[in-house]
This record gives sequence, C-alpha cells and structure tokens, in this order.
Amino acid sequence: MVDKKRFIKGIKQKHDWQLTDNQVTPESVFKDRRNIIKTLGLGAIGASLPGQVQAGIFDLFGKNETPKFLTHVLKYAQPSEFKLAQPATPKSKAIRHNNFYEFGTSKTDPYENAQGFKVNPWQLTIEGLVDNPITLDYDDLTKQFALEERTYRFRCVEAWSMVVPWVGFSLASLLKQAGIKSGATHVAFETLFDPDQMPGQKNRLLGGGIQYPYVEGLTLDEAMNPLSFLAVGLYGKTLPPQSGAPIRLVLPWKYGFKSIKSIVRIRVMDKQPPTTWNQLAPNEYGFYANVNPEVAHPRWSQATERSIGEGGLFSAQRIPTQMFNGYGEYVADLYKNLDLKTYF
Ligand SMILES: Nc1nc2c(c(=O)[nH]1)N[C@H]1C(S)=C(S)[C@@H](COP(=O)(O)O)O[C@H]1N2
Ligand SMILES: [Mo]
Repeated sequence: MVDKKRFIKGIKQKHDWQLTDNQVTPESVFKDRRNIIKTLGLGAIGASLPGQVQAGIFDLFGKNETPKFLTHVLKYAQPSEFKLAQPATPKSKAIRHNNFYEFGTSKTDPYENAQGFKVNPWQLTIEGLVDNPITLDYDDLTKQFALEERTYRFRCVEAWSMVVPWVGFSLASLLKQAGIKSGATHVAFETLFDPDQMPGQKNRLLGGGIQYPYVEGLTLDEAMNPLSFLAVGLYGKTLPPQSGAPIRLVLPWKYGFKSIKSIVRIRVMDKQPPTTWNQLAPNEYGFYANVNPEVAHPRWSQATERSIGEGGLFSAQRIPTQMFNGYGEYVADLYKNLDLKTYF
C-alpha cells in the first residue's frame, strides 16, 4: 500500500490559485489595451497619457504579462492526495520555458509562436480496442470528469526540472469509461497535425526534424496507473497553448517527452506503438523513458538535474535526480521484471 503521508506533509491547505470566479477579473477585461484603459476608467485620460505612463498601467500584469492567450479559471475539487512539500516553480517560468517543437525548438519559441493557436473547437477521440469509442468536444474536456489538482515533479530528459500544479483527471478514469477490451496491451497518443497553425510542422528546421504528428505510447498497466494524468490546466487555470492546450498527458515518473501535448487521439492497441523520440534517436530515447539517475543519456549524465526556480535555467540549482523521479512507491512494481538498462 502506498504511503500517502509523504505527499501531504507540510502543505498549505489553501493556495492562492484556488480563486473563486468572482475573485477573478472577468477575462473580457483583458481583451486588449483599450478595454483595460476603459475598465480602469482611464478612457479619455488614457488616450492622452504619455507612453511611459500607459506602460505603467500594464505593469499591473507584471513584466511582459499582458495576456495574449486567454486562460480561464477551472473549478475543481480540493487538491488531491498528490501534493509535494517543495514549492511550485513560479508560473512565469513554467509557461515561458517549454518544449513544444511544433512551435519551434528553442525554449521560448512555444510562448512566442503558439499564442494564436485555436483550441476551440477541439475533438479528442478514444478508439481502438474499447467497448465504447468516445469523442470529447472542447467543453467536455473540462466538464465530463471531476477535476483535481496535482502538484507533480516534472523532469525533462535534458536534465532540467520543475514542480507544476496541474489540474485535470486520471487517464484511467477516461479509459474505464471507454471500456478496455480483452487483448489490449498498449495505449497510443497523438498530437494535432495542423501545419497551418503549427509552424514547426511546416518547416523541418523549425520543427527539429521530427516526423509529425508527434506520437507517444504507454503499456496498458502504465496508462491505468493512478499517477497517469490528463491535464487541462495548470496553476488553477486552463492550459496556455505552449503548455499543450487544451489537453495533455502528464507522467511524472517518466522523462518529459512522454508527456505529449495537445492530444487529438487516444488509441487502445494490442502492440507497442511507435513513439516520436524513440523513432528519431532509438539509441538515446527508449519507449519506457523512466527517470533513472543510474542510466546515463549517451551524451550526458542523468544523475542530477537543474531545478528551475525564480532565476530560470541558468541560475537553477543542481539537485540529485531520484529514481522514477521520486514516484517509485507508485510505479516500481510495473518494472520489477524489466532490466531498466536495456529497456531505458
Ligand atoms: N506534441 C508535443 N508534445 C510534447 C513535446 C513536443 O515537442 N511536442 N515536448 C515534450 C518534452 S521534451 C517536454 S520536456 C514536455 C515539456 O512540457 P512543458 O513545456 O509544459 O514543460 O512536453 C513534451 N510534450
Ligand atoms: Mo523534454
């Protein structure tokens, strides 16, 4: 049995991101500068204010914080059992330092290139070896399942890490609703393919040479593990596009590339599906990709990681990497018969 105490020790009960709807300024207020000025009652004055002063108004949102993509407050139940004693990475870091090659390979490309990404309408289908194939529309993603908040460690294979409060529901709850047919062994995931919206899918250099759509996969046991999470939000609000809106996977015991973003298809199968990074460089990225400080990447050690905090990547503190990213009590059993050096 899992010791849940580890996850709740030393946690504040009330978080500042647990806002109720009426504590939050209506999203329409943020629409554009004109509206902001109007709402603040600065209409006539605003128009005649020198640029310097106007800039000051927008400092209300913090530096570079004028929202381009609107996120919405999510209603969810109390934070779940999955809590951490360590503080979350500042939101401004988590949404500006991203890997989402569909929008470019540099860490700031997704924030810069994804703001016009359209997530509504959206369709996510659950198909393959299931009793009831399901199609979830945009609204269903946040309304069909009870949402919970989970704060997870997140470890990229590039040896940086964050701590992120996600909002969403367990992958198992969705798969159970679809009903898994006997004979099923694996689950495959696919990101949207839309080169008109995703410049990295149009331009091979920008997209890092990946053959799109980005695909990922899990064994059925991994998919049904209670840790496997479908996130529709972070820090209490819907996902911004660079974080994988409107729905992405989060697998905290695996390297970040398994946590596929902007998912349109989930397919239950009877064999192991191909996965993007494994196809691109099979000697460097395995199917399993479990966080493992003892198995080095061919080009760098995985024994430590840079934990991204206030100062960003370059002032980040180096901390030891934990086996299964610290989630062994939940997942180690899945691999008890597997040589993790061979099946990395
Ligand atoms: N579709 C898609 N999903 C993706 C990626 C990507 O390039 N495309 N990058 C992966 C990698 S390498 C990481 S580390 C995480 C990053 O998630 P974050 O930007 O929210 O931190 O997303 C993963 N999911
Ligand atoms: Mo990554």
